[in-house]
Amino acid sequence: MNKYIFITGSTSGFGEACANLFAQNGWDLILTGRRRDRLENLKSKLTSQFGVKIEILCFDVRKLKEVNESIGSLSLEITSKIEILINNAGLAVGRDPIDSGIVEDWERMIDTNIKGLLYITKAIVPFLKKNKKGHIFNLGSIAGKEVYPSGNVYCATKHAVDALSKAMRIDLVEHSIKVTNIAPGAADTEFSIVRFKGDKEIATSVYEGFQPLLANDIAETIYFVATRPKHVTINDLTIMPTAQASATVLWKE
Ligand code: NDP
Ligand code: 8X3
Repeated sequence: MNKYIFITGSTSGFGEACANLFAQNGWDLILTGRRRDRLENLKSKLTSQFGVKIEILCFDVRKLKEVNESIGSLSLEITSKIEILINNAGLAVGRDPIDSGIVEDWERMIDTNIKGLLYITKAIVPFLKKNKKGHIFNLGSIAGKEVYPSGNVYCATKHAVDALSKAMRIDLVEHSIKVTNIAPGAADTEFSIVRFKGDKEIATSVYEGFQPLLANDIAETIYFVATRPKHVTINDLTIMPTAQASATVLWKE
């Protein structure tokens, strides 16, 4: 097909599911994340399954120099074919009231979810502009639409993603670059393991008593949005488990 999609955070969850689905549909991939072994395993699996071309870039989105050097290492042959960017890498760390939050946790979230997303966007947009088309997906959250107890800084970072999606849409409209904000509710990925710092018992309890979203539900939504006709953009989607009515209202059996 000769079109590339650039996915941050491809080593698990939504990013990995998007890599699988787009590869299945013939897209070439640029896969990024910090865990090189996972990137390499995914590359060899998808290459042999679907015969697509795959570049892997192993870097931390918080480190501007790493971001620019990694993206700068891509050949013109590849950058001239990038059509989609999925700004997916992100995380919550901790769930504490504002006065007992840990400053290092706050900084990790702000640096990854806001600054990392900005660094990647700044590095990729020039290619999309040059190619005179493109589509940026930003992984926001229901936490970017509502605020919930002890969600403070994570919610603030996702509200920032929501604002940046709107801002990018305005700044990039003249270049025919689409921008879609994706705002999922509770989804069973590695998200809660990371949020609760490896405590599997608490992480598992988050999804007990209801059917959460699965990573593939989000990948299918993104694929649908990405394959609308040229003149159609879906700006913003909130996607919830059927059992979830808002950030705080979850119907558990
Ligand atoms: P996962 O923890 O499964 O995946 C997160 C991905 O982000 C991993 O591939 C991880 O890769 C990458 N990542 C994290 N930090 C960095 C970093 N500093 N540099 C590079 N890559 C990084 O979680 P999800 O798939 O659930 O999360 C994806 C996005 O969706 C996040 O932005 C999250 O906030 C958002 N979201 C999640 C929801 C949920 O309930 N699961 C709901 C709403 C939104 P690696 O560790 O290898 O670097
Ligand atoms: C992840 C969903 O509700 O834990 O963004 O904030 S939530």
